Amino acid sequence: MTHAVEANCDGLVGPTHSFAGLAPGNLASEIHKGEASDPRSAVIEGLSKMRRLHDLGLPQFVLPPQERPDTGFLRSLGFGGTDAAVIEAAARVAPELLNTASSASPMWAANAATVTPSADAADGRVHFTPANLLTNLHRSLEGEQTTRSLRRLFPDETRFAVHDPLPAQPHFADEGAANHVRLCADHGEAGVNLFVYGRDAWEPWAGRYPARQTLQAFEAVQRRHGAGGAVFARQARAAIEAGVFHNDVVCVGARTCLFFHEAAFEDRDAMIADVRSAAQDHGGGFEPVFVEIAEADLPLGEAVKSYLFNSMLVSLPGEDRLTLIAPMETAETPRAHAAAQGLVSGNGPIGRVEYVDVRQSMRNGGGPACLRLRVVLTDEELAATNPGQRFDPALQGRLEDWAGRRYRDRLLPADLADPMLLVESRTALDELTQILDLGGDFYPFQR
Ligand code: SUG
Repeated sequence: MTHAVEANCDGLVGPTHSFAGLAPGNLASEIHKGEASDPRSAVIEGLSKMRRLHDLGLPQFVLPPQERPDTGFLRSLGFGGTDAAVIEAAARVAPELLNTASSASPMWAANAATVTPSADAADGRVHFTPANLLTNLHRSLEGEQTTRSLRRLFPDETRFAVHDPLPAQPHFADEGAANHVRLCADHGEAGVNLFVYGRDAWEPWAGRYPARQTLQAFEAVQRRHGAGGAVFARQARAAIEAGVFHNDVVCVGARTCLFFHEAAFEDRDAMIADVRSAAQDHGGGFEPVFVEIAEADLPLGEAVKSYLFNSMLVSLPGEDRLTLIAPMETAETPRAHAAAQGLVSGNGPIGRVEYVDVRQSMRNGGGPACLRLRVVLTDEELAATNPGQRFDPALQGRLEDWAGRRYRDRLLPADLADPMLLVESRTALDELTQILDLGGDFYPFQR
C-alpha cells in the first residue's frame, strides 16, 4: 500500500477582505452586508488555524490571495485611464462592480478546485479542475489566477495535472471541492468520490436561491480526472432554500466516515446505497460509516447558523478516531454544541472536537472547511510541491509581520473606493511573491 497524507492548502486572506453582501443564498454574507471588516485580524485568524493543523501533524500549505481590485475586469467593462481613474469612475457610476472587483473571495480555497488523488485517478496523477465559480460574478473572476496558483504549487506535470476550469457556461457551473467528499479505508488506497450537485442543467431551476453546482459539471470533472468510485447525489432543494449554498455547509467526510445533516440530500437512502456499493466496487470493500444528525436534534436553520458541519474532519497521525475542527460559533450554539459533544461521547468514528476562531471569514459564510483545499499526496508527491508555500512556524512569523505592516484593520465597503487601497494591496502582494517564492510574474500587475 502506498503511504499518503492529507495536506491542507489554505487561502490567505487578501488585503481587501470586506463585507459587501455579494453572495445571495449565503445568509451570513447577506446579514453582515455593510459592516466594517478587519482584514488584518482575518489573515491572522487564518494563519492561526493553519498553525493548529500544522501542530497536529498535517502538512499545510499557503495559497496566495489574488490581485484585487481586479482592474482588468473593470477595464474590460469600459472603465479607462489610470488605475486611480478606473477606481474612481467605477465607485461613482457602478459601486457594485467595484465591490465585485474587490472581493477577497479567493480565500475560500475549498472552492479553488475539485481534486482527485492519484490513488483514484486512471493515469496515476493527482488531478485538479479549478472551479469556474460562475454563479456569482465576484467569484467568476477567480478561475484563471487559481489555475496559475495551483500550477505554481504543483508544478511537476508527470505527477500533477492542473486542468483549465470547465467552460464558463451555466450548464457547467462548478464550485469545486466544497461539493465533493472522498471516503476511503486509507488515504493511499482507492476510495469513493461523492460528487454532490444542486441542479441538473437540462432541467429548469426555479429556486429562491441559486443552485451553484450542476450535475453536468461534476460528470465532466469525473471524466477528465478519470476518477474511480464516483457517486453523484443531489443536494436537497429545501437545503438550498435554507441557505446551504454549498453542500459542505451540511456535510463533511473523512476516511470511512460521512458526517451529515438529515436534510442535506434530496434522496438520502439512494446516496447511502450508492456510497456503499462504490466502496465495494472501487474502495476495496471498506464499510462506510454514516454519522447523521437528525432535524429533531439540530434544526437545519441552526446547522447553517452554527456551521457545525463546515468543520475540518481530520485523521491525525497515530490516532484511530477522527478529529473535528469546528468554528467557535458551533460551541456558542447550544444544540450544535450538544450534537458535537454527542459525537465524541459515543464510540463512533469522531473522537475529538476542537474549536477555532475564524470569525472574520465566518461573517462572509466561510467556516474552517471553506478556507482549505484538501489534497491527498503520496510522500513523493508531497516532495514535489513548491517548498516556498509550505507552512511552518517561521513562515507564520513572516506572514504575521507582513500583514501587520501591510494590512488595514478596518475597512468599510465604501473604503473600496480609495485608490490608495489598490496601491497598498499591490505593494503587499509584490512582497508576498518573494515570501512564498511565487516568481516575479505571478500577478497581472507584475507582468
Ligand atoms: O461563495 N462568500 C463565499 C463563501 C464561500 C464558502 N465556501 C464554502 N462553503 N466552501 C461564497 O458565498 C461572500 C463575499 C461577500 O459578500 O463579499 C462570499 O463570496
